[in-house]
Amino acid sequence: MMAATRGALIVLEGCDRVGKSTQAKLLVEYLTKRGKPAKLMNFPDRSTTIGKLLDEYLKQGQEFDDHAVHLLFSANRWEAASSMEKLLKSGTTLVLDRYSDSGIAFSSAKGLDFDWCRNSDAGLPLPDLVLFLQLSQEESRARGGYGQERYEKEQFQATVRDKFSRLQQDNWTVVSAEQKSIEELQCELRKLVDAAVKSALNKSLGHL
Ligand code: T5A
Ligand code: NA
Repeated sequence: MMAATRGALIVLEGCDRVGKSTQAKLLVEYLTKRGKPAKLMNFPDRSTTIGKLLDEYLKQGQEFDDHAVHLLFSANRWEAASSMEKLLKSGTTLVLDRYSDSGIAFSSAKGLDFDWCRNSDAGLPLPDLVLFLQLSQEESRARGGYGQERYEKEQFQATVRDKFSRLQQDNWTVVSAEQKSIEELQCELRKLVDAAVKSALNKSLGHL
């Protein structure tokens, strides 16, 4: 028997600049206001010891072998896994700003084997819902262009987009962010999140 209070595991995914962080934050505020315990988590979590290495890597101040850095991104999820499980089981809904799919898409875009990339995340909590935000390269560019971080280059983002399309599964909902204001998109996402929170109550937490 599972507890009648399980929270949902919701992930925001997509290429750079689609609005994941903006929407994830608003979703947590929305749930909290409605009396539903909710917590925002970001991956990479740059605050941990492993996260600090990843931050340095992304800012291009530190080099790693591609395999090694993939395992660090994965380890950064594993170090959060047991607290995620605890929170979910105690009824807190988690809204994740990127998760395993980003790990696989970005590392395989660099040429690493797809299944090898997937393996290091096997056993992590399984998302109840992955909200994959889609935006054309033209509109991403209109959002102030890319910054200075390692992967913020147009050609590489196109490859990542391709890899993401191989990851689409039953727990995914693809949502177009094209020509939508922050509020319009939030309104759509809230409906999907409400449904996911409700249906998580009736199923046990799965694992990748
Ligand atoms: N990575 C990550 C890996 O390689 N492996 C892994 O395992 C993981 C987990 C850092 C990098 O790490 C890689 C992927 C990344 O390259 P990050 O810290 O999540 O990941 O990346 P950020 O650069 O912080 O975030 P993004 O660039 O992906 O942007 P978001 O979060 O999608 O977009 P957001 O919300 O910050 O918005 C971007 C801009 O657009 C505006 C916002 O105000 C902001 O200025 N905006 C809108 N404008 C118009 N209309 C709308 N509807 C808008 N919504 C937002
Ligand atoms: Na972000």
